[in-house]
Amino acid sequence: MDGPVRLRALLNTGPIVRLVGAHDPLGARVAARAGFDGVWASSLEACASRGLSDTGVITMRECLASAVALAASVPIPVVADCDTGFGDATAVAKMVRRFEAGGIAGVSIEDQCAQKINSLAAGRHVLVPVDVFTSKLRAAKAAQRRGDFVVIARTEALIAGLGVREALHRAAAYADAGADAILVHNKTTTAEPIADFLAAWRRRVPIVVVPTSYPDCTAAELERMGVRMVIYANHGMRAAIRAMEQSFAAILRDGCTRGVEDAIASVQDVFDLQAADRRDSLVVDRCA
Ligand code: SPV
Ligand code: MG
Repeated sequence: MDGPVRLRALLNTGPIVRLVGAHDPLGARVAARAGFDGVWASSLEACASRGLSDTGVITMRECLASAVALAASVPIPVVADCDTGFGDATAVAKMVRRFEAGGIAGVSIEDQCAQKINSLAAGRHVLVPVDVFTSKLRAAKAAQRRGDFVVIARTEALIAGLGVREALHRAAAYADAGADAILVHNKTTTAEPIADFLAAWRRRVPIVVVPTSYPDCTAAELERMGVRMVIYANHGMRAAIRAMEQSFAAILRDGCTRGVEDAIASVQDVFDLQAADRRDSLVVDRCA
């Protein structure tokens, strides 16, 4: 089953679906090798890896190119974080056709006003009116060609401090507009608002969460609350930053790399990750 088909099946049946963030094919392969069900093409990671802030500065073409590169490099589904959809409903329709044609399993668009800021960043998060966002969702659903492409509607109602009632109101409107799943984002340090949301959620539309700010909440607990998909949005990048910092400091301190050898991936490991691509393996075979 290819990525796009698998994502829809995973969302609707079986255990909670676990995605992890990535911004390049290497990270996506590490995620696939670790056993994640899918990859989240995170806007935070995409921006940070370019040395930019996550404020909608990446264009649709850049986001598409990056997501397509991820999808081409792993057998698991890729969900692209498409921020606010790169424009109005017409832009969203164009976006959906491009991402679908590029082999992306699904996209997420959020109800923040453009120019968005990262959900976890300090600052005022302002949302578009419900009808503006539902028109984007209807355009997205009308634009897709295959039934299995997944459009995730993300509400930032809790992030904006508007409360669980507003989150439920928006989520219901987005479900009515055809969203295949609702991502309810939150930045409190416990999962309580998500639990309250789920206790009142009566629809069959699956719920997705990003528990960055409530790290104690396990996937099993989320599953018991009724969450269908959990996204560990940026943990690969944060792990890599810390590992690089520690290794770089040790190399400068010790004057050699002996002290880091056991902690870093071997060159063979890099070769293995490269060879996960069949074309690379053919090149290796031909050169052997
Ligand atoms: C991302 O990973 O880019 C997200 C999740 O959208 S958050 O960073 O929490 O906004
Ligand atoms: Mg993002």
